[in-house]
Amino acid sequence: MKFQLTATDPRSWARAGTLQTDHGEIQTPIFMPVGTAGSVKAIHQRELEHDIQAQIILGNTYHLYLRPGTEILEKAGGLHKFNGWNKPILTDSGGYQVYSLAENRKIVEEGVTFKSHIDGSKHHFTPESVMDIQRTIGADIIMAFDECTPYPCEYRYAKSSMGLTHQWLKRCVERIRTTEPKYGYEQVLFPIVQGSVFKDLREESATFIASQDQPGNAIGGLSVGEPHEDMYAMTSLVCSILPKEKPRYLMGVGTPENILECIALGIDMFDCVLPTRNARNGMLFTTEGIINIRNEKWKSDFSPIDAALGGYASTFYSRAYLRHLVINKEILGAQIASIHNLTFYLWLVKEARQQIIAGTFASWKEMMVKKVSRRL
Ligand code: PRF
Repeated sequence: MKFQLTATDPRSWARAGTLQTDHGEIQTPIFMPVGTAGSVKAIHQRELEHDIQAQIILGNTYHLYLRPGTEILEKAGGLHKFNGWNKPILTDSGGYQVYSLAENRKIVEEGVTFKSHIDGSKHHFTPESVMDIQRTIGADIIMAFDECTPYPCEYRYAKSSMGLTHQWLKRCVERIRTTEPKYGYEQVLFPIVQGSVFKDLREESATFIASQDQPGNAIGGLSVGEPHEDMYAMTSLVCSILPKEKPRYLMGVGTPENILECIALGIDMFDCVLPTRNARNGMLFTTEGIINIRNEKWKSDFSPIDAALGGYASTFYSRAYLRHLVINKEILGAQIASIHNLTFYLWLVKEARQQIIAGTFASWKEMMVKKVSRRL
């Protein structure tokens, strides 16, 4: 996997780059739509590729392992073949879902034992098994098995949890090094920085993660309820330590405002359920601000959802019609709103990239943050 920087912004730490995988190129900064169980909820692959212009999607090891299971995924020839998405796929390791979804989990040095949130069945994840599962899913980018600390978190817990994440990382690196790609194309490992909101822990973790010399690096344990200033301070600190020549992925972030601010700090990759999950509840992100489409005020607004965006769903359907669909719980409402929100997120990062290349990112970002975070 090759990462090349195209441009760096003169007035912030923002960068534009290209990440090459065996399933195609990714222009960074990029947003990765979340396809937890192998599908981006309510969206066809054709819409994902042509309307939204997604370049990479994310899948979850935890969900895919429980259902349909690795046996089916292997028989299918991997997730790309199973779901028909022929561009890059990144899988999260379960090092987050196990903590947020599974029941009766027990963490020890060896690994994590947990009960499925689906049927209560008992399972065991180790760094090694999670690497093998992600190889079988067929991810182009495999995430290390980590522990995401909750917020708030005591210093002592954060320190020992970070130590565990580092021990597990060594085992992940060794497993990836000693096993072959499953389906012939390259599969690379991204380690994850932890350390909660403690500066010295974040420094130690970023230094350790960088020393593992993998093709890309991620930052975890943020956007878990801490104040935004803490998230930005930790992201900035970690970015100053992680190597410049490798992609940096901030996990589970965030709002359009968070994404713009973190691009300015040097982040290249993002994922979040916000645009798809909130779409299904009627929250729309637009170039003019945030809309709750269920609100009475859109009842007879026959203007397009967001004319500035281009894109079929955002320009063809009116706010009044989408409001009607969402209030009636029509499946089409969830589809249109999800396509629209993802179109907006992909537009936002593409525009950011163009501004970085033009050398105008910093001032554009200041203006854009105000626009995209106001409530209409
Ligand atoms: N670790 C992993 N996945 C994640 C996170 C993490 O810390 C987060 C934190 N925002 C989101 N997804 N493995």
